[in-house]
Amino acid sequence: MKVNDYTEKLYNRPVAQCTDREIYYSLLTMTKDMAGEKVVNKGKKKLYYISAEFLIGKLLSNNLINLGIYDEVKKELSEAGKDMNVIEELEPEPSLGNGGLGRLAACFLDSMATLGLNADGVGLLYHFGLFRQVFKNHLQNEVPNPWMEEKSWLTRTDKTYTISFGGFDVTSRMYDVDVTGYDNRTTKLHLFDIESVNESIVPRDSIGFDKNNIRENLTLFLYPDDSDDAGRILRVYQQYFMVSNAARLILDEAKERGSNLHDLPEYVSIQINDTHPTMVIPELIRLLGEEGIRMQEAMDIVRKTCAYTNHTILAEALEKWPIHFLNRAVPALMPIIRELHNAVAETVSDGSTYIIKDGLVHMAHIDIHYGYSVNGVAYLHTEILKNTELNNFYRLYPDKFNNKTNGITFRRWLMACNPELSGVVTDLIGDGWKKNADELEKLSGFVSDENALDRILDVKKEKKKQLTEYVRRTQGIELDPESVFDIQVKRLHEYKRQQMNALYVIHKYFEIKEGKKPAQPITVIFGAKAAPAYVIAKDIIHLILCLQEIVNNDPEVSPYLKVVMVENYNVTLAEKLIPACDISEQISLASKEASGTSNMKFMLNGAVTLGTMDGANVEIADLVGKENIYTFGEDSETVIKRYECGDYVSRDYYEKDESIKRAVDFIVSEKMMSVGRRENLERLYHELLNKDWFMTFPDFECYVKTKDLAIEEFGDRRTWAKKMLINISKAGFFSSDRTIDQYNKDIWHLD
Ligand code: 26V
Repeated sequence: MKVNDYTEKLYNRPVAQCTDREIYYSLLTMTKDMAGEKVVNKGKKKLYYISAEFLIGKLLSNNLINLGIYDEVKKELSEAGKDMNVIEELEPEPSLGNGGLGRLAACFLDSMATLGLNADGVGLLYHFGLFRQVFKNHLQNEVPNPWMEEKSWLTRTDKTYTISFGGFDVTSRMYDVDVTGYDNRTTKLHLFDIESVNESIVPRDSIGFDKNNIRENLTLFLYPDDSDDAGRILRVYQQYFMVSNAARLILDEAKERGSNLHDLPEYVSIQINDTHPTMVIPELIRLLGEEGIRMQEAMDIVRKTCAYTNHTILAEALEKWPIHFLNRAVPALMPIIRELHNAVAETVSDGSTYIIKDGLVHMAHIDIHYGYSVNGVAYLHTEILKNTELNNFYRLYPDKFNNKTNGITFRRWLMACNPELSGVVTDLIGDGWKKNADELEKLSGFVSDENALDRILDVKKEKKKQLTEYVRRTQGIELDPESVFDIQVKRLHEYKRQQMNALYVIHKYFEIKEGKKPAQPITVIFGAKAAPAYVIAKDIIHLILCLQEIVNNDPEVSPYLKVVMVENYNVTLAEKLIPACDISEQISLASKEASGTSNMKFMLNGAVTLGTMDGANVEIADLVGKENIYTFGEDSETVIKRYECGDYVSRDYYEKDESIKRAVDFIVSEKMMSVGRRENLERLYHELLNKDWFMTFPDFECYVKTKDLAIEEFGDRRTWAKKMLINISKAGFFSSDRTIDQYNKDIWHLD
């Protein structure tokens, strides 16, 4: 297949005479055609992965790689004087996710297609998606992110349903995105929209809109601001809309494959991605009822069909909806939810596991009682669920609980974003690793090979130069590619402790001022969006942006320390940042990060982890050994005990430890006030001093020491290169192909 055939067909011109945009559209059409021709698995049983988020990233280069024509296309374009990189820039990034959970769903789709499973994703088509982050006066502003274009990866289908809410109906339509697998089949991502959506109810420069106008706003935003009831109930409408469409599609397709619905579990598995799709359980029961299946049998059917993945230990993220929300939005479901509750109450004596308590419906409880599998997303996370957070459920259903350590697709997170390293790896060990990630282990044979180590260092330098150039162009900040690139990119949350990293920056700033230079110049890079209503998270962003200004403009300090906070962190930026990283910051409070997946991406790209023993860091540490990771901080057991005792007093640490005091006081210093806003800085200062709920102070000293050690050891280039190599060689376990294979063998059992 030639790009030229498509430009001729679409624009009557050869590639050389087309604009970059015309070439982009030609590639889009060509790739869609090729994906459409792939064989689709038509097995009896099918898996539906329902998720509120699919953070799929740009698709062009990924699809070209998976279809096996990337190099060919690049060559053809370059012979016609066109630059593939420039064309890739034209594609907007779909804004259909928020963080790890959404990106995981996207990696899973890639692996399902690659493994040739009969499995589709189901979600919503958010027109503005998650907000776009804009920095103004060192503060985060949120503006709509209209990412959809006339010509795109979306294919409008004929599938429409009427979805009934309390008092009104909407008409839905299904849009499909082809998901290409590497050198194999394709699957589909089904995204539902409402026909009556109205983008014009949103002003251009703000995410404010009439939250009560469900008929027009339902699919405008992912996670609309939930600081008021109207925003929260809108989420209920969205969730029901998603699962009602999913359930209808699932039943339609099961019937087409020959199911009589009584035998649904032989035809279908449904993976419920966190609690957002939980209402699929009562909705399926309701729809089966309409098909003449009685309540008791319908309950048994869903219990053999639905499986639940938990992605968080934070109690506040386990959704509980007030009964009156559900009564208003989805009155048809409430009687079913009551029946589900009653059936539990009749057989289970432990009231803490009940579905309805104090006027609230506990969504995770529905999933656990009425699903056949409950999984956590890393070894430690699953253990904590079993032994602590969900212990009451574990005692009821020990056999339902299982672990599926997360993974990432190596096609996007190495082949696409780091072709240079991908090339070196292939030169050294062949390209079997692309389909069988465990083959990366073969790299360990090169730990003493000077030439191999040099090549890996050279690639890192090249990726750091590329990032330096990008940051100069987009943010006007000059970086030193010889400095240590220390990167923390993830949603802004107190438990992830970006504030601890910021305190380190202040600590270094003082040391440099005193004449104590770091072992190597350091560049600390952040990328993070904060939820619009999460006040302290936004204050932390403010702190970092103020530090960026103060540190970078101080001629005494900036030769040794730079701070960069990239604007609007997303998949596209991650693809530029991760390959350029030396030190991967994974510093959550132990027990709080379910898994983390950027830790895996960084490792695969030859960064060394600086982390707590939390989430999948524990498994990384196990695999690479303590020589090749920098761990620090209290362990999860200590932290859990501390919470149980409730005896942590942050002020004690502040008063005891001079360097903590000095760093924290700086937040409200004259210098900071001259750059930042008093209200935000004082609020953050008081939060740390009087609460520090995620215990940054107890870990601070140890964090500083360990990070300093890592920065010092970076200077021994040979030894550092070995650490890089070992990290890459042990990353195979974190391929999402392995994860999906385990889901299939243990939970879905697809043919
Ligand atoms: C919860 C909520 C609660 C209401 C406000 C909006 C909102 C948005 C998302 C969520 C779910 C958060 C769960 C999540 O993203 N968990 C992350 O999942 C990753 C994939 O398993 C895992 O690597 C991360 O550790 C975990 O934080």
